Amino acid sequence: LVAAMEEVEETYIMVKPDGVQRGLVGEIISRFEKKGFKLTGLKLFQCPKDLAEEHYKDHKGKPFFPKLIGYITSGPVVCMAWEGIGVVASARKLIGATNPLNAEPGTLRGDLAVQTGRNIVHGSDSPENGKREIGKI
Ligand code: FUP
Repeated sequence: LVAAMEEVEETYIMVKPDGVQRGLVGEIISRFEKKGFKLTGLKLFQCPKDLAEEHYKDHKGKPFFPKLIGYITSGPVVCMAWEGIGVVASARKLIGATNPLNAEPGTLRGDLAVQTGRNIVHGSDSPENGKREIGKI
């Protein structure tokens, strides 16, 4: 387990449309930079509907799915690849809980967001998904 945590990994971080519109891109990048991770890719991107549906395929059929797709395609997102030791799990900690009201202060969602449906940033939940998500952009 310790050995696994010390592996250099890559994760996909995406500033969602509300994060871009609210001018939070710089602050979000800054948190990952200050932590010590390395930015290896960055792109401003208007996500098409089919890619949004693919990205969130695990939630297909859930009542919030149409809203989620509407939200993520509502404006440009900032797609990033970040590299570092244990970056996948660490980035999820820096981002905080899915529902920003449950996210700890000090996390991005804990400090900067209120609603689950406007939670400003995405981070991959596994190294495999990190690779897969980076590969789509
Ligand atoms: P996370 O990994 O923290 O981004 O959370 P999930 O993969 O569980 O959810 C992905 C996105 O679906 C969330 F960012 C917001 C949306 N969602 C809802 O809108 N309502 C829910 O009840 C759960 C998730």
